[in-house]
Amino acid sequence: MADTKDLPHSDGPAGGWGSLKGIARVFGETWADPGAIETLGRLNKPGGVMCVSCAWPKPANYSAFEFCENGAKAILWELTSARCTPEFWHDHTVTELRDWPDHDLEMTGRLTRPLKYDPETDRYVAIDWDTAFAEIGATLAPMDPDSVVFYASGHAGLEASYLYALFARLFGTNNLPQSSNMCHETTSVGLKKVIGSPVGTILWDDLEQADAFFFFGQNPGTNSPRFLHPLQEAKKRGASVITFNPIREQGLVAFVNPQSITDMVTGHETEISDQYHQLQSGGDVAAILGLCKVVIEADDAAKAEGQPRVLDVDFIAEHTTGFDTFIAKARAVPWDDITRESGLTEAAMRDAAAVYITSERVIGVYGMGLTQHTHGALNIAMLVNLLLLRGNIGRPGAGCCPVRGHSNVQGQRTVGIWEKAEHQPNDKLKELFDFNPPMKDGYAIVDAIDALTKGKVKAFLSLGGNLVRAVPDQKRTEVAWAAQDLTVIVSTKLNRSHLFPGKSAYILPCLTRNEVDEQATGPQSVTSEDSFSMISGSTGHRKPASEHLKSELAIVCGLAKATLPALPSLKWDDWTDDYGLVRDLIEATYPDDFHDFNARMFQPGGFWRGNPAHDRVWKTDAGKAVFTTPDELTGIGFQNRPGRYRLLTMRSNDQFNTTIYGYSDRFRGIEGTREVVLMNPDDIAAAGLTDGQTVRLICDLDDGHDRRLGGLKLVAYNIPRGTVGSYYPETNVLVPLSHHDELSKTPASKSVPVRVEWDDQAD
Ligand SMILES: Nc1nc2c(c(=O)[nH]1)N[C@H]1C(S)=C(S)[C@@H](COP(=O)(O)OP(=O)(O)OC[C@H]3O[C@@H](n4cnc5c(=O)[nH]c(N)nc54)[C@H](O)[C@@H]3O)O[C@H]1N2
Ligand SMILES: Nc1nc2c(c(=O)[nH]1)N[C@H]1C(S)=C(S)[C@@H](COP(=O)(O)OP(=O)(O)OC[C@H]3O[C@@H](n4cnc5c(=O)[nH]c(N)nc54)[C@H](O)[C@@H]3O)O[C@H]1N2
Ligand SMILES: [Mo]
Repeated sequence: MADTKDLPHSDGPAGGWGSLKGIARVFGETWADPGAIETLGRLNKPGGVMCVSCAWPKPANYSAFEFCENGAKAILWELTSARCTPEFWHDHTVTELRDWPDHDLEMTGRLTRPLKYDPETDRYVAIDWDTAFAEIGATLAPMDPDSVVFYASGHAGLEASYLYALFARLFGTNNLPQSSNMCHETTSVGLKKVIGSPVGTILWDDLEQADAFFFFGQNPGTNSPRFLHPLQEAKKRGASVITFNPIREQGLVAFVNPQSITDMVTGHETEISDQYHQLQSGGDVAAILGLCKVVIEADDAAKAEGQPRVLDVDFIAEHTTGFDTFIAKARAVPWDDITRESGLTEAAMRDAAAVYITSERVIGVYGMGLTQHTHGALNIAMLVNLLLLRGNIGRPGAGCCPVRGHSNVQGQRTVGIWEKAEHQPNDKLKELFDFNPPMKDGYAIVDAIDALTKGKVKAFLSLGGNLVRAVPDQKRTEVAWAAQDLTVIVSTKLNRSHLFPGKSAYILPCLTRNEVDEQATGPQSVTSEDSFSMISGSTGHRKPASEHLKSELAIVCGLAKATLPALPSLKWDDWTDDYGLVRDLIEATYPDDFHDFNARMFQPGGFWRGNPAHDRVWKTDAGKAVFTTPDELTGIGFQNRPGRYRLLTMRSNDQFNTTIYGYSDRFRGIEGTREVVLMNPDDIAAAGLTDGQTVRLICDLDDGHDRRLGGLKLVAYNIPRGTVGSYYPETNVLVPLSHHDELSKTPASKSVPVRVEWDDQAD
């Protein structure tokens, strides 16, 4: 087996001086307004701004700098002094810009004016707000509600999101897909099915009490760096971290806390993972079953010897269902199957299980490595199986911790941005607004894009995001997107989705959360919900990037007012004047979760919305937590065959989804380019390829569509055989729309069947 020791790797631990260099680089390149530094000091603290990057919770006992490298980059990126004004379009056409990389599009700066596409000149031109609203309203009003989609990327605050969902339902549709349909929808559906809660069960205190963290497919160093602080604390008091991930992610290996002067000066590293198991992509069902098998075996031995039981038998008897079938399966499956499907040795799984068995309180952490698979919901159910065996849900220091993506992605679901009619308080909506909410389920993302490509969707509204770039089968989507009658995208910066304008197309530029949002009753605050279901207020302090910007809430109200018939219950103007009135509506709609909303929104660390599973109340069909028995150990949605690899699409440390800050993935030692394929050196040799060669990836699914991406540099890398890695969103041309989680339809972007070939066109 080839030695992977000298292959590209990180330039040091996560955090540390490297993170400050990363921040400084973005500061320099984006010419951020120097006042932005002051904004960083206010980040994630009461009275300040809740970070616009990820949804990691904010501690009530915050430190002087409660931000991380990537949160700082996200803020500086927003507070750039560059402006993409209407004059930009004098020099560029939409068609020309399609050749620009994502990074360059956003580097043009903040959008300053509402824009309308002019097909004659193939350019966007400035339009005033009233005309834009009136034209959009006039186009939308007569359309069939089923043919219109209201997308939201998980960014906008609870107030704007609540009104956006209301707008869609008043218009007559539940077509309210959200970015989580590509992300943690697997959690919303899969976790709900087994523990009755669609969100994580732990709170901040649990982090401080856990004895062990089991990490499956989540990369905190890049995607939720503030998580590294409580992890570092946990390590200091002797907790264990056991990681399952095909790639050795630096944030899970070692960390220097940039908020600790001592750490920074001494370069003191905290080792994060005690064990690091590089399983193959899609190997989690098998790996977790292996762990469960060892736990059950240990319990059998304890029972035979009259020792204390390893299983929490009382908990299992009182709180769960499906246990007998599950353990029968775990006992019966041979180790050979488990090691083949996981790519791990039996010894490795025994080592991990030993920590699980000897830890009193365990938290199971997961991210896209579990959710973005054809068997994503099963992955989550398997992790829950493991936790249930020892009663590790619903008691202090233990639980299930899905790490959510966008800063308010979870909250948007809470206040109605959800395509499922059954999850809505329809009676309340009817009572409050005097209309009959639509009762037919709307489209999730995969269904919406499918309907789009079939010509059934005629108009798309986007509250943020860059949907055309984020979805599977991106090339087909681009064509279908541009064939629509109307596209309306509320944005802060130019992105690829703007470059496929519908017959009528508008870009509506908005304020960001960092900026002062001045309305008739004074400056407004907004709220968001983090991964622990904590709700926090956020107040912007920066001067808006342009005097012509509107808030997301004002834009939603402007569009709704211009589209819908007037009703006495619909006070779009009053709501724009005073967001507190919208919070009153949210409270009236969801009284249990949001009582005293306006009074509680600035509580340090946020206020908790509650979660029945946290208190061992299981809102499942059976009224109990569910053990799930897997039918098979592999669920990647395709067969293994020679020359076919599992492509995992990854995020670099220099991007936020489709926003590409730069070309430095320093934790993985990949610099200056994103056009790479990471591959095991033995696979490279076996395929007759050479390190550094230019290759193409071809989707290896026989469904009649040709999907390929060339010009990629092959990089010999420490990654398991059979698994290859390449960056998202560039790889979205390779992901088939049909390749998704069976239950939730989350695209299976972590295990795409591909072939790797020499790119003879490029060399
Ligand atoms: N800086 C920054 N922060 C972000 C984002 C960003 O792009 N940049 N995106 C935000 C969003 S929207 C989200 S959803 C989150 C995403 O954050 P994460 O959930 O961390 O998502 P990814 O980085 O896509 O993948 C996580 C890890 O899964 C591993 N993995 C891949 N396949 C498998 C597998 O089969 N099994 C296992 N066990 N592991 C696997 C990958 O190697 C990777 O380390 O982060 C949010 N925060
Ligand atoms: N292959 C593959 N595909 C994936 C993934 C993957 O891991 N692999 N990950 C998936 C995941 S987890 C997600 S969440 C999606 C992300 O999909 P989206 O959420 O749709 O995409 P983003 O890249 O987050 O959107 C970036 C754009 O949002 C706009 N924006 C930024 N801030 C604001 C704001 O404050 N307000 C408004 N209105 N607009 C703003 C800017 O114009 C920016 O260009 O992609 C998914 N696609
Ligand atoms: Mo996400």
